[in-house]
Amino acid sequence: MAGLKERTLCIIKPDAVAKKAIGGIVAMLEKEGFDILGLRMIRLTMDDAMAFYVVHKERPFYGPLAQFMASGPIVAMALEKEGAIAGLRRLMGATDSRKAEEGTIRAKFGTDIERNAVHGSDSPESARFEIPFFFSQSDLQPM
Ligand code: 3AN
Repeated sequence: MAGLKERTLCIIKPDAVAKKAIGGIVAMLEKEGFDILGLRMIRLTMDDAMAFYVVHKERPFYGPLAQFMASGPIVAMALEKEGAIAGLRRLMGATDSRKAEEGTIRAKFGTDIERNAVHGSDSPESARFEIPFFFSQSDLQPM
Protein backbone atom coordinates (compact mmCIF):
# COMPACT_ATOMS: atom_id res chain seq x y z
CA MET A 1 0.00 0.00 0.00
CA ALA A 2 1.28 3.45 -0.84
CA GLY A 3 2.33 5.62 2.11
CA LEU A 4 0.98 9.05 2.82
CA LYS A 5 2.17 11.90 0.64
CA GLU A 6 3.85 14.62 2.61
CA ARG A 7 4.81 18.21 1.76
CA THR A 8 8.00 20.03 2.58
CA LEU A 9 9.63 23.35 1.76
CA CYS A 10 12.96 23.47 0.00
CA ILE A 11 14.94 26.69 -0.57
CA ILE A 12 17.84 27.02 -2.98
CA LYS A 13 19.97 29.52 -1.05
CA PRO A 14 21.77 32.59 -2.47
CA ASP A 15 25.15 30.80 -2.74
CA ALA A 16 23.71 28.07 -4.97
CA VAL A 17 21.70 30.50 -7.10
CA ALA A 18 24.88 32.57 -7.60
CA LYS A 19 26.85 29.55 -8.75
CA LYS A 20 24.16 28.58 -11.29
CA ALA A 21 23.17 25.43 -9.43
CA ILE A 22 19.38 25.91 -9.69
CA GLY A 23 19.09 23.47 -12.58
CA GLY A 24 21.41 20.91 -10.99
CA ILE A 25 19.49 20.96 -7.71
CA VAL A 26 16.05 20.81 -9.35
CA ALA A 27 17.30 17.85 -11.45
CA MET A 28 18.39 15.99 -8.27
CA LEU A 29 14.99 16.64 -6.65
CA GLU A 30 13.07 15.44 -9.70
CA LYS A 31 15.28 12.37 -10.09
CA GLU A 32 14.56 11.50 -6.44
CA GLY A 33 10.83 11.53 -7.19
CA PHE A 34 9.75 14.81 -5.61
CA ASP A 35 6.77 16.49 -7.24
CA ILE A 36 7.27 20.26 -7.49
CA LEU A 37 3.91 21.79 -6.51
CA GLY A 38 5.16 25.37 -6.40
CA LEU A 39 8.34 27.22 -7.34
CA ARG A 40 9.22 30.91 -6.93
CA MET A 41 12.40 32.92 -7.28
CA ILE A 42 12.46 35.85 -4.87
CA ARG A 43 14.70 38.19 -2.94
CA LEU A 44 14.06 38.22 0.82
CA THR A 45 14.37 41.44 2.79
CA MET A 46 16.27 41.25 6.09
CA ASP A 47 12.86 41.36 7.88
CA ASP A 48 11.57 38.46 5.75
CA ALA A 49 14.66 36.40 6.49
CA MET A 50 14.46 37.07 10.23
CA ALA A 51 10.77 36.13 10.23
CA PHE A 52 11.45 32.92 8.30
CA TYR A 53 14.22 31.82 10.71
CA VAL A 54 12.49 33.04 13.89
CA VAL A 55 12.93 29.56 15.47
CA HIS A 56 16.67 30.27 15.50
CA LYS A 57 16.37 33.76 17.03
CA GLU A 58 18.32 32.82 20.18
CA ARG A 59 21.15 31.21 18.24
CA PRO A 60 24.45 33.08 17.76
CA PHE A 61 24.26 32.60 13.99
CA TYR A 62 20.75 34.11 13.65
CA GLY A 63 21.87 37.56 12.42
CA PRO A 64 24.50 36.31 9.97
CA LEU A 65 22.12 33.60 8.72
CA ALA A 66 19.33 36.12 8.02
CA GLN A 67 21.85 38.45 6.36
CA PHE A 68 23.11 35.64 4.14
CA MET A 69 19.57 34.59 3.16
CA ALA A 70 18.80 38.21 2.22
CA SER A 71 22.06 38.64 0.28
CA GLY A 72 20.73 37.51 -3.09
CA PRO A 73 17.86 35.79 -4.85
CA ILE A 74 16.61 32.44 -3.61
CA VAL A 75 14.32 29.80 -5.09
CA ALA A 76 11.55 28.47 -2.84
CA MET A 77 9.85 25.20 -3.74
CA ALA A 78 6.91 23.32 -2.26
CA LEU A 79 7.68 19.63 -2.74
CA GLU A 80 5.52 16.55 -2.34
CA LYS A 81 6.40 12.89 -1.98
CA GLU A 82 5.90 9.99 0.41
CA GLY A 83 8.16 10.77 3.37
CA ALA A 84 9.12 14.10 1.77
CA ILE A 85 10.49 15.73 4.93
CA ALA A 86 12.97 13.02 5.91
CA GLY A 87 13.66 12.23 2.26
CA LEU A 88 14.67 15.80 1.48
CA ARG A 89 16.87 15.99 4.61
CA ARG A 90 18.67 12.83 3.45
CA LEU A 91 19.15 14.17 -0.08
CA MET A 92 20.43 17.51 1.32
CA GLY A 93 23.15 15.94 3.50
CA ALA A 94 24.74 17.26 6.69
CA THR A 95 24.24 20.94 7.64
CA ASP A 96 27.99 21.51 7.33
CA SER A 97 28.60 20.96 3.61
CA ARG A 98 32.18 19.85 4.35
CA LYS A 99 30.73 16.86 6.24
CA ALA A 100 27.92 16.09 3.79
CA GLU A 101 27.85 12.53 2.45
CA GLU A 102 28.81 11.91 -1.16
CA GLY A 103 25.85 12.11 -3.53
CA THR A 104 24.01 14.72 -1.46
CA ILE A 105 23.06 18.21 -2.66
CA ARG A 106 25.30 19.89 -0.08
CA ALA A 107 28.30 17.70 -0.95
CA LYS A 108 27.87 18.68 -4.59
CA PHE A 109 26.88 22.35 -4.33
CA GLY A 110 27.55 23.56 -0.77
CA THR A 111 30.68 25.18 0.64
CA ASP A 112 30.48 25.22 4.46
CA ILE A 113 27.95 25.40 7.33
CA GLU A 114 26.50 28.76 6.26
CA ARG A 115 26.79 28.55 2.50
CA ASN A 116 25.15 25.14 2.36
CA ALA A 117 23.14 25.51 -0.86
CA VAL A 118 19.72 24.39 0.38
CA HIS A 119 17.21 24.54 3.20
CA GLY A 120 14.64 21.84 3.95
CA SER A 121 11.85 21.78 6.55
CA ASP A 122 12.97 19.72 9.55
CA SER A 123 9.53 18.55 10.78
CA PRO A 124 5.83 18.56 9.84
CA GLU A 125 5.37 21.58 12.14
CA SER A 126 8.14 23.48 10.32
CA ALA A 127 6.68 22.54 6.94
CA ARG A 128 3.26 23.83 8.04
CA PHE A 129 4.86 27.20 8.89
CA GLU A 130 7.33 27.38 6.01
CA ILE A 131 5.19 26.42 2.99
CA PRO A 132 2.56 29.19 3.56
CA PHE A 133 5.42 31.64 4.13
CA PHE A 134 6.03 31.45 0.36
CA PHE A 135 2.89 29.96 -1.19
CA SER A 136 -0.83 30.45 -0.91
CA GLN A 137 -3.00 27.35 -1.02
CA SER A 138 -4.19 28.15 -4.54
CA ASP A 139 -0.57 28.20 -5.80
CA LEU A 140 -0.16 24.55 -4.93
CA GLN A 141 -1.80 22.31 -7.48
CA PRO A 142 -1.40 18.57 -6.94
CA MET A 143 0.29 16.87 -9.90
P1 3AN B 1 19.61 22.58 8.72
O1 3AN B 1 19.55 23.63 7.66
O2 3AN B 1 20.46 21.42 8.32
O3 3AN B 1 18.25 22.24 9.23
P2 3AN B 1 19.86 24.01 11.27
O4 3AN B 1 18.37 23.99 11.35
O5 3AN B 1 20.64 23.55 12.44
O6 3AN B 1 20.38 23.22 9.98
O7 3AN B 1 20.32 25.49 11.00
C1 3AN B 1 19.61 26.31 10.12
C2 3AN B 1 20.58 27.03 9.24
O8 3AN B 1 21.41 27.84 10.04
C3 3AN B 1 21.52 26.11 8.49
N1 3AN B 1 21.01 25.74 7.19
C4 3AN B 1 22.76 26.94 8.34
O9 3AN B 1 22.67 27.70 7.15
C5 3AN B 1 22.71 27.86 9.51
N2 3AN B 1 23.62 27.44 10.55
C6 3AN B 1 23.46 26.42 11.42
N3 3AN B 1 24.49 26.35 12.27
C7 3AN B 1 25.32 27.37 11.92
C8 3AN B 1 26.56 27.83 12.42
N4 3AN B 1 27.16 27.24 13.45
N5 3AN B 1 27.13 28.89 11.80
C9 3AN B 1 26.52 29.50 10.77
N6 3AN B 1 25.34 29.11 10.26
C10 3AN B 1 24.75 28.06 10.83
